[in-house]
Amino acid sequence: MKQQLEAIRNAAEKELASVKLPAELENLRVKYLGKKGELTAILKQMGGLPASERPAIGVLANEARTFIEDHIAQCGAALKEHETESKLSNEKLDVTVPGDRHKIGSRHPLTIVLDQIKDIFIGMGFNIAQGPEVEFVEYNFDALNTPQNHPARDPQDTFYIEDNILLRTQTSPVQIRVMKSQKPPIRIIAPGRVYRSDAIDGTHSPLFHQIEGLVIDKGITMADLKGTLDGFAKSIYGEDAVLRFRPHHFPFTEPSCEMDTRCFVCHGKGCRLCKGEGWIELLGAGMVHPNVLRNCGIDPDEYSGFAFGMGLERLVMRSFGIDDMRLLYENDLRFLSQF
Ligand code: 2NL
Repeated sequence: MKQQLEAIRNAAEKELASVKLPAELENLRVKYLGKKGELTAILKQMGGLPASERPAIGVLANEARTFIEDHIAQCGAALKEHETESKLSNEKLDVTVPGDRHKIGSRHPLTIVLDQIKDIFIGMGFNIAQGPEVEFVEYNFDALNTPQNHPARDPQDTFYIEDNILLRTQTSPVQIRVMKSQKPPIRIIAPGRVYRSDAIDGTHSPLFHQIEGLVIDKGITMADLKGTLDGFAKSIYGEDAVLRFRPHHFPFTEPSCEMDTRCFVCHGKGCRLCKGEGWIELLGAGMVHPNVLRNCGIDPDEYSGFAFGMGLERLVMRSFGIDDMRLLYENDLRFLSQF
């Protein structure tokens, strides 16, 4: 029996030396130490030994068990270490490899000019206001003193969703919403998409962008309108820009005007850009009509204000010398990557 135990020890030692996988190790553990294992089988035979031999064999058997257990533990630790090492070397990360560069592109020309305009008005204490593109007819027309028979209301010119809901034709309804919900003083600009039923050509699109502005407070006059818009135009076109105000008509302002800048290409002589006029129209403006104030719950005897509106596309085309509006919407990278 002593020899048997030694043979098992040696066999176990030899087999363990060639183990490569955790599963192999487990198989050996079962083979030698398991309930039906070789060592257990021998221990079961101990009952047949003379009582005098039992203690000595018992000691040997325990030694053999401890020996095999220790070897299995060592072998397991070695396997684990090997596994960790191969994992580490497989997952090695070279943090010095240069990264992939992403092309970040550039802002759309409409965004470039809009950001510029926002900065100027924010600098003068204005807030940016926003509102829905699908609007009530009431806010888009009625509240703005635009009568039932006005041509702008014609279904030929405006996209109606329902009888009383449409795609806004201007961003003025945003200002109506602000006047209805906030108390003066009000100083806002309302930039955004607007919609008109126009056929697409070099100067028209059914979707375009407008920037409107509104100032309401006690004692606001035409002088505030002129000073503000003059300051705005000089911020965009330079301190030496020459401006003029001409009388005009809008239903929502009284009096109304348009502001022109002296052509910055020909300085008034007349050229292709200004179509021989010497002047370039920048925006429309006026003192907010008392009916509009009243429609929004503001007392025209206490408050007055001015408003203005301009088309973003026209400003952008002029700033960059773009001669066809469609270029702004086609998303052609050969065009857009120039900005
Ligand atoms: C233009 C002219 C203008 C306004 C827009 C406005 C808004 C309210 C009250 C009064 Cl809530 N007026 N907006 C006023 C004058 C002119 O736009 O040629 N836009 C492209």
